[in-house]
Amino acid sequence: MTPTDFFASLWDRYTQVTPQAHSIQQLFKQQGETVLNDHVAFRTFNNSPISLEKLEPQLEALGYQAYGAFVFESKHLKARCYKHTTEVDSPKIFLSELLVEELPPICQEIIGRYVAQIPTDAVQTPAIFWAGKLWETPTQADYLALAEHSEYAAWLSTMGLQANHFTVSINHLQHLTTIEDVNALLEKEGYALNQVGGVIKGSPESCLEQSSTMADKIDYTFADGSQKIIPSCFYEFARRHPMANGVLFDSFIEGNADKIFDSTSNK
Ligand code: OOG
Ligand code: NI
Repeated sequence: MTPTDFFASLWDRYTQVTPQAHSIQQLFKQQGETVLNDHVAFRTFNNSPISLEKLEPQLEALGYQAYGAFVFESKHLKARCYKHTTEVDSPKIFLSELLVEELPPICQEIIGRYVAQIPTDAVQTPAIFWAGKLWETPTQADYLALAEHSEYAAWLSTMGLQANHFTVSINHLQHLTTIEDVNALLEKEGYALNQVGGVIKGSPESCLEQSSTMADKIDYTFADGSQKIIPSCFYEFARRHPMANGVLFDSFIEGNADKIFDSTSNK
């Protein structure tokens, strides 16, 4: 599979649950922009057949290599980022995993039941990255119990493995050249932006400015038959700046990422 085919399949699945991403991309195109992706992100469970460690070889098979590692203590997550070894315009990949053993026993018990249902050989091809949920549909009670301790766990229990967000590279836009321009257009069009810590995460000085929409909402039917409006996926916007040595910063920042995770908050 080529990276181009990989991202095309991911985008298909992603826009099915994130119609705003398609609409916003159209909006940018109407402004005469060519939309390139800075990165895409995935979420998963550690100590499972789809752990970060088990997924990584599929990214390597696509020509990707890890170049950064991150820890989010209060969210009980760790993450790595990957870039393509030869194709500079291929989106970067941000892969995080939930450290399940750090959650209270009630959450460990629920997640343990899901993880036990994932085939041990689930990871065979890059198509695993849009496989969705590989376990039974949660009950609303289990979903709410997870959400109380980890919104990431609750989100993952309903959405499974799929692109959690695509990210527009502001650096590649011709007319909307600042993150303020992008945010102003989105707000004018009525999109809700993630306000945690301010709309813009990061600064030119830290070499990375990011903003994101709040996730789209889907009407979800739980295993018990009850329904609830829950967050699906969101769209992100990133502008990179050169470091002191003149090279464009190409990694991620824990302080920014910590707030971007909240784009799937249900509060
Ligand atoms: C990932 C959040 C972090 C970034 O660009 O720093 C992130 C997530 O929400 O799964 O995307
Ligand atoms: Ni991101």
